[in-house]
Amino acid sequence: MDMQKVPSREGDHNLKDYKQVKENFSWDKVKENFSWNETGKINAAYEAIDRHAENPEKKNKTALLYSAPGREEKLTFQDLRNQSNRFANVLKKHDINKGDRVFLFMPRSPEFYAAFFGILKVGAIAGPLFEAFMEQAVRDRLQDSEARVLITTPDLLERVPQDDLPSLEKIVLVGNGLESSSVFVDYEAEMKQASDEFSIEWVDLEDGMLLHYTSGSTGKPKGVYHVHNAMIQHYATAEWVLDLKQDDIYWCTADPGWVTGTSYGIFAPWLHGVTNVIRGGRFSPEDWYGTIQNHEVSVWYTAPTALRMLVSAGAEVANKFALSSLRHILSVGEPLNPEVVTWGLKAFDLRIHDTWWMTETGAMLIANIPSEEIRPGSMGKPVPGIEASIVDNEGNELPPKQMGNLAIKQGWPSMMRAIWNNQSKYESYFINGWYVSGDSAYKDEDGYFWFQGRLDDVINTSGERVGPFEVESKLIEHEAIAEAGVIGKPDPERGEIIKAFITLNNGYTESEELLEDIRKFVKNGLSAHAAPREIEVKDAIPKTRSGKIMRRLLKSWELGLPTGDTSTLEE
Ligand code: 6R9
Repeated sequence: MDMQKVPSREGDHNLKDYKQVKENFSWDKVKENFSWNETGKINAAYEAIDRHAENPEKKNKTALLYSAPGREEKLTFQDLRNQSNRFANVLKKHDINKGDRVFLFMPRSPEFYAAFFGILKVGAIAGPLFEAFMEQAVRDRLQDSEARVLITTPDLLERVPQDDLPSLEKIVLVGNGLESSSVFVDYEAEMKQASDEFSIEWVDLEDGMLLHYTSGSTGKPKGVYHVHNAMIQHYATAEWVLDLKQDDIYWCTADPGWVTGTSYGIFAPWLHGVTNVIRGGRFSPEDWYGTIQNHEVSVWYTAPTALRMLVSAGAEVANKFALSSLRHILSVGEPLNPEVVTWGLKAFDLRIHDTWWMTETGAMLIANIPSEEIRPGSMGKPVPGIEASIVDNEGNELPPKQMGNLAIKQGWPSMMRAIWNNQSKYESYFINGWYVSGDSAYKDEDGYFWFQGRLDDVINTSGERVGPFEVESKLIEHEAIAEAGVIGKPDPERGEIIKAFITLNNGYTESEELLEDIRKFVKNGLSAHAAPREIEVKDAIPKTRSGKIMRRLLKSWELGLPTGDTSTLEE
């Protein structure tokens, strides 16, 4: 197989369809798929849930296929409609209205999703938090957003610094809660009393829907603000990129604390009325494979960190499971190593489709679609309606093959509309009509985009620019290495030298010979200047909860600098 190109396996037919989509494209046409209320307004919760619950053929279809250790549940679209109506009534009773911020700090569960849509139904703005956040992370986000309500569990309550949150009026407790009081609301008790019927708050496409906090390299986390309009792009990319069909069983592994877990863990499947698998608990290779097997997952959207763990677990584990239900696999969050694409062809006989986007962009912008060829290591091409380019620091476009800032022409539906309380930060993303991503990349002659690194991660060693990703990709091709994180370490002679942090596969122990072998392996496989001069063996590589290698943290550790905001660090 020519690893430079993996041809499409979809028939010609699909390719023609996609060409047509591209040629006659307009976002307004996508909007025609939605039902508009007689008020001329809309609500994403209605589009994702109630619309299907009102359709006799769909109302009893499984919407949510939930499983976690010790709990399994199926909810139909009708169930989700009723449960979210009840929650909307609970919020109304406590005087929560359009534009208020309501945060969720709890594990993935049916209650989470009912509450999420209840929030949207009253026109409020939902703020999902990772359940693993500690007190400081919770404080920063609730303070900055001035949230009025928090939905959480008794277990997590100790991490909610109630005394420091003057805007917080109510805490809804899910699961054998305390008695209701002036602050605490008992979820079970109030849901039981609430009505199944609720009259949805119809909103404008430009009204607020979501607040996702994301960490930058410095300073406090920033609140990325999204509006209902985003669903237009969730809907469209679910069709072209996820390739969702009515009888699919879809699974997105992302937690809703991460934008992937809302855009593609909630909206994309449900806007299309597709059965959505939600798996709670922690993951292991057995758990990933087991979930695919037990629910007969057909479309799987996951992340390189998960896929690398499967590669490292080996074929023995994969062979214990029946995985033939899978027909389409996608990845997001970090560069997808070519090694993993090759492995996917062997392990699943399927291509793994990389997709690129950001919390700020709200939905996929660059992706590999089923009907086009994949070039392993490339993120793919812009989806219809998106103009992407490589620009210099003044916003001038650069020719193919030249590395620069990955940038998108302003004006797509799912774009953030603000950084909460921080207009100047928001404005700093734009140059000359381009949204500048902070990623460096280049474009090849055929329009495929190739990721090089976060701009702040790019290494300059003896005048050569080296993307940490290519070194990491080469490292994990070595049989001894499970994961790798690569940074530039200041060096008086070379500007920076390349330092690699690695974890070893089972059965390997650290030795001088092994490290030397690894160095040679990179040198022969990539180039002399890309070979790490220093290699340190670790038990784990620090990663965010969305699976991103925290190179910034590796660097701070290395240099003994303050570590900055680490609220999203996976323990
Ligand atoms: C959805 C999401 C955004 C940053 C982005 C880039 C990295 C995401 C990638 C990728 C290489 C891909 N990233 N997808 N890098 N290839 N396919 O991940 O949002 O958490 O905000 O991160 O993630 O560096 O700028 P977010």
